[in-house]
Amino acid sequence: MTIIEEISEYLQKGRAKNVKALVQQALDEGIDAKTILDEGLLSGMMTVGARFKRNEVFVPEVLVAARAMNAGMAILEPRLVEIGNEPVGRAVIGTVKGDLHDIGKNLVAMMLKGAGFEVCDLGVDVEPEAYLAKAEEIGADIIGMSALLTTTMPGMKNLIDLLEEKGLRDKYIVMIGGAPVNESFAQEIGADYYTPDAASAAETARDAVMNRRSHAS
Ligand code: B1M
Repeated sequence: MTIIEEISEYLQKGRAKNVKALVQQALDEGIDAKTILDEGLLSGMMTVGARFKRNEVFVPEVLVAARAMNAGMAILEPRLVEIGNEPVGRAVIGTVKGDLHDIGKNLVAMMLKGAGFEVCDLGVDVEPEAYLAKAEEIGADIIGMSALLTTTMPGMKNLIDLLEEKGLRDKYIVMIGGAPVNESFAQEIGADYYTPDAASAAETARDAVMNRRSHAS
C-alpha cells in the first residue's frame, strides 16, 4: 500500500494521529501537497461519505473521520497556501433563524470540506442578512441552509426573497436540507437544490459548481 493509500485508509478509520503523522511523512518524502490532498484526504472523506449514504457507517464514524481529516489538513494547509491551491468552491452554511439544531448542518459542512470546498459555517439561528453578507464577503458560490423545525423552514424562503430583492438571486447556488425539508418545498420556495443527506449535499455542490463554471467559460 502506498503512503497516500494509507492516509486515505486511516482517515476512513478516524485515526487522526496516524493521518497527521503520515501527511507529514508524505511531505517530507517530497510528495506534492495537492496529491496528498486529492488522493489521500479528500478521496478518503468521499469514501466515508458514500458509505454514510449507503447506511454502512453512521454519524459517529463520520465525525471521527472528519476529525482525522482536520488533523491532516492542519499539517497540509500551510503548504497548500504556499502553492496557491484554489478550493473547488466557497460555501456559506448555517441553520436558519430561530433554529438551534446543528448536528446535521455540521455534517454537511464537514462533507463539503471533504469535497474540497472552503466552508464558512455561520452556526445556528442565522438571519438571511447574515448569510448574504458573508457570501458577498468571501465570494461564495453556494449558500446552504439547514432547518429541523417546521416553524423555521420559512426562513429559507426569506433568504431567497432577499436575494431577489437585491438582484443577486442568480449569483448564488442555494442549497437546502434538514429532516422536515423536501424536494417539493425546495421547488415551492425557488431553492436550487434539496439534498436528503450530507454526502449527497457535497456531491451536488461539487457538480453544481463545476457545471456553472463550464457554462461560464
Ligand atoms: Co429538537 N426537534 N427541538 N432538539 N430534535 C426535532 C427536530 C423534532 C423532530 C423532535 C420530535 O418532536 N420528534 C422536533 C421538531 C418537530 C417539528 O418541527 N415538526 C424538535 C423540537 C420540537 C425541538 C424543540 C422545539 C423542543 C422544545 O424545546 N420543546 C427545541 C427547539 C430548539 C430550537 O431549535 N429553537 C429542540 C431542541 C433540541 C435539542 C437542543 C435538545 C437538540 C439539538 C442539539 C443540536 O443540534 N446541537 C435536539 C435534537 C437532537 C433533535 C432530534 C432528536 C435529532 C436531530 C438531529 O440532530 N438528527 C430531532 C428528531 C429527529 O430528527 N429525529 C429533533 C441527526 C442529524 C444528523 O440529522 O439534522 O436531519 P439531520 O441532518 C441530516 C439531513 O437532514 C441532512 O443531512 C444530515 C445528515 O446526513 N441535512 C442537510 C441537514 N441539513 C442539511 C442541509 C443541506 C443538505 C442536507 O444543504 C444545505
